[in-house]
Amino acid sequence: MGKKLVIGALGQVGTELIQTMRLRYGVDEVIASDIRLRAEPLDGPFLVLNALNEEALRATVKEMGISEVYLMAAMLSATAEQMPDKAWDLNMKSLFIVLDMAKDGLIEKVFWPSTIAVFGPNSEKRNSPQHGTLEPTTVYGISKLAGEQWCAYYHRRYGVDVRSLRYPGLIGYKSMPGGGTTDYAVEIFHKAIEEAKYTCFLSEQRTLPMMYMDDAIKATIDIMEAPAEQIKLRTSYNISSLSFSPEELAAEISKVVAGFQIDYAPDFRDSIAASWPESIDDSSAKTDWAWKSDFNLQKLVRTMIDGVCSLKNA
Ligand code: AKB
Repeated sequence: MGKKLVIGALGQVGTELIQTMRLRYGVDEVIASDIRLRAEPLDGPFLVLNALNEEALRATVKEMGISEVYLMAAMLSATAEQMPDKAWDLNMKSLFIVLDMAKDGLIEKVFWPSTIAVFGPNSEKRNSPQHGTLEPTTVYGISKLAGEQWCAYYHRRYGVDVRSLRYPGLIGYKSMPGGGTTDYAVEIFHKAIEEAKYTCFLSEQRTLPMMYMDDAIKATIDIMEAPAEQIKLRTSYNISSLSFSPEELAAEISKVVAGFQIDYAPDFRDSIAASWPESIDDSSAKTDWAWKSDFNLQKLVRTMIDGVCSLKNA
């Protein structure tokens, strides 16, 4: 068994994934990499790597004895709409580089995240099924849907062991999201604690599928550790935890942060969110590899408020 490489390790998911993987597999077994230089020390090996630099990636994989790659680098929905060409380039090329390394036998296993953005306005709004209508309207969604199909193709044609999850909006306090439509659900906690008020860029009743970060990290590790025969879908699995609107989240925060006020100034991100489902059906993930969420809204809000307060007091 070789080492594990996380590409995009300083992003919202990468930051927490690295911490959990290092506890589980050992600090030196998990190599963190990002295009940016880390601002603060990150315990354990770290490399500056561009996900589009195929030569550097191949050299790293060979030199460090990497057997698994977690490709977390991507441009998310809101930023991608500002620069569609760059988004397509980053999201697709980085995937091909990693899939080709697996095809050529340089690595054994790949994790690549997909998203609820693969759904579109014609998808079922509630409990959107695993195999329902997938007609995304954002470049991010289009790139992820194409990527899912390429993953399945590389598995079918070349036997590549690639595994993927359709992440909902992810919420955690240890790292900030960047460029997503669901980012409001993290920002709101920081503003609630700093100023007891928040102006939301989504409209008040815009319900979306959401998930606490610990659940997303658990799902990522679980799907990667599951025996290959349990992974029946080589596109990407729906995983689900909670669904709420900004109004519902604010009401729950108000129970803990006295006097918390929210107002609404919906922008282009509200139209992106309107094209996504309110909830998704994750029965395939539950059946195939025993996925289960551990968080409800109350627990998420309590954990976020305690976590953000501990950061401010540190
Ligand atoms: C985004 O908002 O773009 C992401 C996602 C749902 O994939 N958080």
